[in-house]
Amino acid sequence: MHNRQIAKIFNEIADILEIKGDNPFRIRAYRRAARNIEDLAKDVAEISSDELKQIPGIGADLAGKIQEYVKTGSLQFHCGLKTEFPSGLLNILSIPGLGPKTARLIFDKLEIKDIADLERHAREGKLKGLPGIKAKTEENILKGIAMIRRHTGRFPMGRVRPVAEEIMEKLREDSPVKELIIAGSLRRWKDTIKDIDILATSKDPQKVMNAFVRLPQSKEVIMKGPTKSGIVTNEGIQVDLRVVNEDSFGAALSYFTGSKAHNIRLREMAAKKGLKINEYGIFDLKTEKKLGGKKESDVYKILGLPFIPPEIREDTGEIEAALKDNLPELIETKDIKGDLHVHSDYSDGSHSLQELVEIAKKKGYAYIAITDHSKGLGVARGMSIEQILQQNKAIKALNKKLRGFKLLSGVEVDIKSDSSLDFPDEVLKIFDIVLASIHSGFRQSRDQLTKRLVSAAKNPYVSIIAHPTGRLIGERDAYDVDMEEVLKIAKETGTVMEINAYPLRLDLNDVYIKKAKETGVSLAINTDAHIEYQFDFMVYGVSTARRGWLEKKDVLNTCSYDMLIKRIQNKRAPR
Ligand code: DGT
Ligand code: CA
Ligand code: ZN
Repeated sequence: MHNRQIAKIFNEIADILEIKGDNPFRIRAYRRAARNIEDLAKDVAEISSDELKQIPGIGADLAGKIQEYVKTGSLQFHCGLKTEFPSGLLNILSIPGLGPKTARLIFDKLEIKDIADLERHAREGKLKGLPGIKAKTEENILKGIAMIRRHTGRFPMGRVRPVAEEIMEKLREDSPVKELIIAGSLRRWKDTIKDIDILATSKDPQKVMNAFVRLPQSKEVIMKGPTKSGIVTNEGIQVDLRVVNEDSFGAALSYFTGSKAHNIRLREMAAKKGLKINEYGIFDLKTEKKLGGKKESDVYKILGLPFIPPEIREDTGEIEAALKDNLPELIETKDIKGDLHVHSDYSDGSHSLQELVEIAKKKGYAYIAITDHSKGLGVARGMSIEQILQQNKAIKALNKKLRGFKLLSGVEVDIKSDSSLDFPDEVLKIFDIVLASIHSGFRQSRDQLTKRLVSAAKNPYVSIIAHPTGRLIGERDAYDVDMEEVLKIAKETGTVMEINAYPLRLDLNDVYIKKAKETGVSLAINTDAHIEYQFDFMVYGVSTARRGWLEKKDVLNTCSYDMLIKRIQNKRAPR
């Protein structure tokens, strides 16, 4: 199927023409054509030139370009344009208030190649002084960059999920729903969410719609129809609810779970097999006979694929893996044997050691690690060496009394701005496990930040790098670090990287997790709990791990206690 590639190329052409200050009509024509081609159900390769010209926005010129691409696999016009600018420059156009003229200017004068580059220059005050760029413009560019990073109209998943769950519960109580399920990015556990998509089946859709728009969570009703309605919650989150037919439920679930990119691949596959998939079912293209759609698994089965879990439906290789019957056996929450990042009332946590043991046992864990902060961290009541040694003794004493459960004595040691750790090795070595993390100096250069993580990883006593990029979704960007380098060193030294399950962190994120796995680095999924209910955040970490294709064997805290200790000691042993 060529449609997607052609749409992408046409959009890129429009971007480049925009930077060049080309005719706005021409630019709009490319964008319109791109949109229309993307929505075609049929591959453009199978459409004649005359038919192509029937598609809105496509004249003789664009029809010719499409055929050139189909025939040769590329487009000369596009390739020529592309050599004029680096690819990252095109992203700069997404910064609010920064038009193509300015993009062109900063490229010409400063050779700025991408947003990160631009940000660095703006921070260093190198933009002002260029013709037409004042200190104020520079400030606005920085604000614009911060804004597209933070507010792309998306909410942190951790804020959205509880809202969605409340709504689901209320709908189950108040309306005659049969099936009721979350779809969209929320079902895929994506870290940020634009809106909540809910699907239901019911004998009386109208009653469901009535109950939905009257929910206490509904601040505003955007639309109300017989089977589809939309509301905005008090938090400003849009929620769409659709009631579908029972025999289309599976097809609708597949369609509305997405991702869009994944669905497009499924539709391409279907087309090749003479089938058609839409939100109503899966059909024979010729006879229009419905072949399935009641269950979601129908869609995959009829395409000859194994079921693909929602978390990896992103078209990042899952279709290829499924075709080879080589899908990962994704980790599950029940595989987790313990939590290796927990705070007690010795620092900023709420519970005593004894209470934490009880909580962990209730969760069915075999072990947890108490990892209070080191002293450098004033805000979180960091502990002095004397205090933490005292805690260490208390843990060891308590451990002697426990049966079938282990408390690991640990510490979350601060990686200071000068790359050194807050505690010397003589202190670190008495702990069963050491987490190292950055809590200050986020604005250092990429080199410095990378160096801090690398030197922590090289310390034989550091078992895990905790929340490695420091991001707080929607509040603070990840700091600028060369993660590939850090992962390389982690692999060499046997250092484990954390997936911090705290819903606003989810750090490492899905992309880095996948990279870590490919590099051969192990991960640990920890909640960073400071109070009992936060132990339940584990599912956020596990789902993020699933998005990064992790299996049980990739995760340290799926090991037995003995194996865990062995692996920590392995790193400490001189090589
Ligand atoms: P977001 O942005 O966090 O809401 O992400 P999604 O994936 O929930 O996206 P949304 O809400 O726009 O749409 C929900 C699903 O519906 C999406 O994952 C796939 C499906 N969908 C939406 N628009 C299209 C489309 O134009 N083509 C196809 N094939 N599927 C679509
Ligand atoms: Ca959505
Ligand atoms: Zn912590």
